[in-house]
Amino acid sequence: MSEGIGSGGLFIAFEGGEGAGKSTHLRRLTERLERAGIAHLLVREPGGTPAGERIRRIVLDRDLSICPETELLLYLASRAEFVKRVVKPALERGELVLADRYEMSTYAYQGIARGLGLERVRKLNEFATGGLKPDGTVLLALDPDVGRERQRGQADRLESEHADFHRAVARAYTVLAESEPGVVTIASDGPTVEVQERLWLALSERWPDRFPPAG
Ligand code: T5A
Repeated sequence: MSEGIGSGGLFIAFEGGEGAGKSTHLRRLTERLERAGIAHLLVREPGGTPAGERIRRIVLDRDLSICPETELLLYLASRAEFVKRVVKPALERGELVLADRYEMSTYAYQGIARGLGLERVRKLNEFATGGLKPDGTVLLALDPDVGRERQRGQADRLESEHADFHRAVARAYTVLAESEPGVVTIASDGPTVEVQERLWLALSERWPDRFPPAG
């Protein structure tokens, strides 16, 4: 149960660098949950609310140049809306909430890779979220160069960053996976179907009621 939230909700964040497969696997997870008749809510960050989706357009706009501090505050503004209007009410209703990115993204991208400082970012994030932590975080780990090769279409502002930035993000995730509580790391290389099986197995070991073991 999420800290400070009543009635049995469960909040799981999915993290990883660009092209690590979060959207692909979340889509497959939700199809599987639907087949099993398990109610859930899939949300993404930045976004997930009307204001958050507008913030997303600004923060990912490749034609905008914004400083790291503005970037951080935009992500946190989107998160404040998202937590207050979507995540907390869903958890209070006892729902399973699956989030495509949450606070570990901000620690990795802004706190570490952008160099804004992890402790400062943690404090601001705590203000934005009212201290709401996920019950667990799944890190899809993939070589950042492979992740970028997987990308299709026009790169957004963050995707357009140089390769060294994305390598710094990947190193940050590795460090955070060791230090943050409740992180499960899943290797995201290899065929999609195999990654999905590894993911389901890890989730069903931890939360068998929500992710029934295959059998
Ligand atoms: N950000 C976000 C911050 O800097 N701070 C923050 O606080 C937050 C919340 C968000 C951007 O904002 C940054 C991080 C991001 O740069 P986004 O569009 O939500 O932007 O970005 P991503 O979450 O990175 O979306 P991506 O689409 O790049 O990555 P995914 O979702 O991890 O990857 P996915 O599933 O779309 O897969 C990419 C491609 O790979 C293929 C898929 O078919 C797809 O084509 N693929 C595979 N190919 C081969 N083998 C496999 N196993 C594959 N799995 C997937």
